[in-house]
Amino acid sequence: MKISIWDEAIGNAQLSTEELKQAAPLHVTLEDRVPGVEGRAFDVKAWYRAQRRQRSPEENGGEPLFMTVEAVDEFQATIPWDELDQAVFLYEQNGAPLQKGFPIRLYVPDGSSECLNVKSVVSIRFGYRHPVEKATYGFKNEVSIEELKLKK
Ligand SMILES: Nc1nc2c(c(=O)[nH]1)N[C@H]1C(S)=C(S)[C@@H](COP(=O)(O)O)O[C@H]1N2
Ligand SMILES: [Mo]
Repeated sequence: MKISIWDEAIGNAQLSTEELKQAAPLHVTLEDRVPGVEGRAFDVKAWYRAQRRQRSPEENGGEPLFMTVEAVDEFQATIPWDELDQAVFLYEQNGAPLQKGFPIRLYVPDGSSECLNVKSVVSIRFGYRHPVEKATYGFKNEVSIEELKLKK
């Protein structure tokens, strides 16, 4: 299963979990950041920065303002960059690919909600244009009751 990367500074790409892992410079035991959850994960910001150095070394704009991840079930989360200092992508548990959350799962240890720990991530997008003050999550294109009321 390929994971799509969308980024205007480092370029778009379709990568396998293996390719993502190989490009990531900082791997951690998930338990070090999320007590009680076993597994191997790589640091999101270290991975982003390494990709950027490698793929567009001449480009020296600012860091992203947010990251949006999307899952196979269309659950998605948009998280301000400042909330991602401890964020990791989990890729392995008990020495094997994930049983739950395959191919990779985002964990945001110092994020505003556990709901941001998106399982089965297949798309990762970095945004540079619109500041995001607060993390949001939910199913894509879901119409809320409030919106339905407005439309009637
Ligand atoms: N792909 C996907 N990831 C998801 C969700 C989901 O519905 N789909 N639910 C989120 C919510 S609301 C919570 S609280 C946690 C629950 O994590 P758990 O299944 O490990 O308890 O997963 C988050 N990640
Ligand atoms: Mo949740």
